[in-house]
Amino acid sequence: MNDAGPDTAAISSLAARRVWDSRGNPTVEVEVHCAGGAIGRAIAPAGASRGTREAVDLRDGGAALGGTDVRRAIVGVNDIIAPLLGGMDATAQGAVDAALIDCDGTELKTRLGGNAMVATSLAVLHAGAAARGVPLWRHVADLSGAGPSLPLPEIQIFGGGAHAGQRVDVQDFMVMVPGADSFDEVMEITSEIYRAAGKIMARRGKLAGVADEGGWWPMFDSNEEALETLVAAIEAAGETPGDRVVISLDIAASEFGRNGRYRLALEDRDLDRDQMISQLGRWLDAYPIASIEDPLAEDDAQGMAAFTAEFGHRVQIIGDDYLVTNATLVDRAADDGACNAVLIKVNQAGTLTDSMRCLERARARGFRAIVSARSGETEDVSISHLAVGLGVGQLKVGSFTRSERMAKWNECLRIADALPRGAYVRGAPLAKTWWGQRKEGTS
Ligand code: 2PG
Ligand code: MG
Repeated sequence: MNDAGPDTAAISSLAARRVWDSRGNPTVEVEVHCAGGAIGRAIAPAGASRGTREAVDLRDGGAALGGTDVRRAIVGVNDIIAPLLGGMDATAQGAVDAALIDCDGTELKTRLGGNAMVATSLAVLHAGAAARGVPLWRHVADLSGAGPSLPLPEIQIFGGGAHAGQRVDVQDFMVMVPGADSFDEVMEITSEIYRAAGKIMARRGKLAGVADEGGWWPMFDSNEEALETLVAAIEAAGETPGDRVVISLDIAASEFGRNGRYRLALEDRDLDRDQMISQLGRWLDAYPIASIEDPLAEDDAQGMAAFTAEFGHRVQIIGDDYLVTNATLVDRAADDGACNAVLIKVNQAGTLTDSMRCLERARARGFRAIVSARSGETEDVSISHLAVGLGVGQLKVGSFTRSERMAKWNECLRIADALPRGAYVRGAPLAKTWWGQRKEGTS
């Protein structure tokens, strides 16, 4: 991969600093300098609804900053990682990540910390691209061997769950616009829907503010009211629900489900596994839902397999907390018949190479993939480039307000201008789903 010339891509310095994320929490930024002058920088994001098997962020604990400080992670970057990677070729991402993984030596990245590792891995990625003099998406495409493509966005309209004080049980009520002709048109249609939703909620006295990822913070009395309002917003934006625009949900069921029992607090209902599956099935029948994430809890393999057996032919079923960007868990889920898609969050895996390994297994097992942000984000736009360069076809970033979100959509628009025509394929990859086929009249 080193077309940068001998030694110019060698890492000459690497250091971490403390910066702040969209929730005002401290996080780790790593900056890498190469001998030839190239610089790369990346910031670790942070989740609120985390899977128990994802890479663990190293945080200081104690009273200050609610225990969230990252000084130990920063010391680890400066004292352990910097000497380890010094002199290595920044374009040799696989070797750099292997050194990080080896040095950490733990399954959940607890020694160096997932936050220190992901910021380092992505900072090196940026430095490698800069040393080669190519855009980040191109560098990623060259590493992954995938043809670059613009992703279909998944955009939140209402927040819920851990991102809105558990105000509604379901975490993300989102739209996707597979019927748009360009990425730019997706943005425009989504903006209309977001505005319409805000107006409808304000009029009905259901608007409390803005949630963690920029979606409206709702005052709904049931999860179903959220779905009805979303349909009303799509219609008010001049669209026919299920035509160009479809609904996508992140149930994030691990937040309210355990041992096959599910507590819908908003509606004061306790459901067992079968009742939960039936409830979700009723929503799938009543609303134009094309994608659903973590419908059952991360400890409910039986429920995930049963749900996928019943609905996998007609809806995208994404494992997030369930798969935590882990190649082994993807293989296990495929063996069990659970899920048909995986969310790719680099900080769940710890390094880009871990994430690419997961993606490779997902592709081998016929799973779709979606690159995703976390609820705690920053101005870092690496994931826009990853979604393009890994050629996954879908990107989830949060809502359509707040700059840590908009920076990533806007970066995709810039990349769109640099990509050859045809890099955005209308409807892809949802065109291959039941909704896409139904729309084309073939199902
Ligand atoms: C999710 C993400 C993003 P968090 O569950 O998919 O919406 O949330 O980063 O809090 O895990
Ligand atoms: Mg999720």
